[in-house]
Amino acid sequence: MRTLLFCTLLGLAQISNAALINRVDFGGGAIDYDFSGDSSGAATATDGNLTVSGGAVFTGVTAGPLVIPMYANVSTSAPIRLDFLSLVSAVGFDYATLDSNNDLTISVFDNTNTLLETHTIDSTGIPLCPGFVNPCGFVGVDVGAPSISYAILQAAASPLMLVDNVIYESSASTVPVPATLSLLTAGLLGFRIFRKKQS
Ligand SMILES: [Ca+2]
Repeated sequence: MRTLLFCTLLGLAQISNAALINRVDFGGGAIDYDFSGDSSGAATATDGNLTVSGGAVFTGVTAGPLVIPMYANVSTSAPIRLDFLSLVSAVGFDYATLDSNNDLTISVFDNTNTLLETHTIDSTGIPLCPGFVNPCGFVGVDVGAPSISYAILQAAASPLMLVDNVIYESSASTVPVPATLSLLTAGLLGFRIFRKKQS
C-alpha cells in the first residue's frame, strides 16, 4: 500500500514537471543556434526559421556555457523574444542574468497568441556561472506537439539577461522512452514468435 502511494506520488510529480526539460532531452534532430554568425550589435538574429529580437547581439563577456557572441537585452531592457517560422514542440537555451536575485519567466505561445505554458525560474536556487559573477543555467520547455510559435523571456527584478545556445525541435520526439520501450516489446514478441516457429 505504501509502495502504491509512493508510486502514485512519483507519477504525479513527474506529470507536474513534465513540461520543463534539459538539453539532453532534445532529440538528435534538434537545431542549435549559437549566434556565431551574427555581428555585434545586430538587433535581430536569425537562422531563417528562428528569429531572436528584443535586444541585440552581444559580444561583451563570456559566461560559462554562454560564449560570445550571444544575445542580450542590455541596451533595451525589453523582454527577449524568439519567433519560429515553422512551429516547434520544444525550445530551450542557456541563460545568465546580470543580477544575482533575478527570477526569469519563460512563456510560450501558439500562433493565435494563446499562452501554452509559462514557467518562472527562481534565481536563488541557481548556482553561479563558472567564470562569471552571476547565476546561469539552462531552461527548456516541451509542449509535446509542434504548436509553439514564439517564446518570451522576461526577468522580474532587473530586466537584464543573456541568452545563448538556443535549441529547438519541430517534432514531438523529445520523450523517446515510451517509443523505445514499445519497440523493445515488439522486438521481444517477434523473437518469441520466431522461436515458436523454429521449435
Ligand atoms: Ca554563442
